[in-house]
Amino acid sequence: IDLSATIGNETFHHPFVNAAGVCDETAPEMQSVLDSAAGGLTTKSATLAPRAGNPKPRYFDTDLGSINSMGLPNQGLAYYLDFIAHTETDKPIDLSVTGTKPADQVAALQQIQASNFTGLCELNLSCPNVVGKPQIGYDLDATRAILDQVCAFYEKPLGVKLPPYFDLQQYDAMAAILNQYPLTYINAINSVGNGLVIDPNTETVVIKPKGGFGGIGGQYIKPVALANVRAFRQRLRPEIKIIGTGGVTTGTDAFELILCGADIVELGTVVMQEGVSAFARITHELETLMQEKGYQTLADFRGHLKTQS
Ligand code: FMN
Repeated sequence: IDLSATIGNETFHHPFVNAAGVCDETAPEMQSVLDSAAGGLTTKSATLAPRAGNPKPRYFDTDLGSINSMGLPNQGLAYYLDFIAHTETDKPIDLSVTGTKPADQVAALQQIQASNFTGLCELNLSCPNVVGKPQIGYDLDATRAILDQVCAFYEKPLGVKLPPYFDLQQYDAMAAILNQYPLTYINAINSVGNGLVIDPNTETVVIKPKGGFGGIGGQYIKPVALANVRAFRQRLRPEIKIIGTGGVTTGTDAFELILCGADIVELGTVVMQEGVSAFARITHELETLMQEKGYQTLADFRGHLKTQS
């Protein structure tokens, strides 16, 4: 069985990568992903300057997933560029980048353009957890404005991480914008923003920032992730690849995302809860399922979701 996939010039020998923000803030964490059965590494979304993030507790596990309001704790863009420059690996490393205002995001991409980095870069337009800052991906004009600015100078392979959308009209409008730019890929979805998890015993929210509101990940969000990948695959130019993220805890979940059109699949909450051993388990589960169904490659079923007539 061949589990490989390509995005831009990068070949992923296995289709599973960590989702940005999970096991990827420090060099030892990133190395542990590269040393696992993961097919590649995504870095924590880097900002120009290091950030401490929001006060703790800022992440909480539940039976069905997680809530977080990390507030972009990261070591700063230079740290991640340096890690990549000094790491020998045949696995693709995707540099996630963001900023708390659009001008900072543009400045970060200017630094990456000027650097020796040649890999995939993922512009995070969807962080729900910076106090007082709405998600760019929910503002069509702001999305167009930043892509206009960035695409005027950025010449390396670029992807965008999107928030979840919930209305078919939103997919139409966002896809129409994205189709106008030379994007290598989109990544759908970031966490479902501003959910609330409550402890009924103490009658209290479980995380401290933003009065308890935070991004939801894990099993809760799989149907939303499937819908976003499917809806964008139906609307985007075929050259724009899709990284499917959200709610994957088993090989079957990953199979479903690929049926919807995902090229590769990212694992977030499941890696928070289980550690990097999740990559080997889920890879094995996908392989077993493909064997049962007689599929040799991911392309044999990618995008082949059936509808009822
Ligand atoms: N997404 C980003 O694009 N950038 C981040 O820095 C980022 N940080 C995250 C930190 C934590 C602790 C978690 C749980 C998620 C974070 N995310 C971030 C969102 C994940 O990359 C992913 O899109 C989301 O959790 C859904 O996947 P899941 O259901 O597998 O958790």
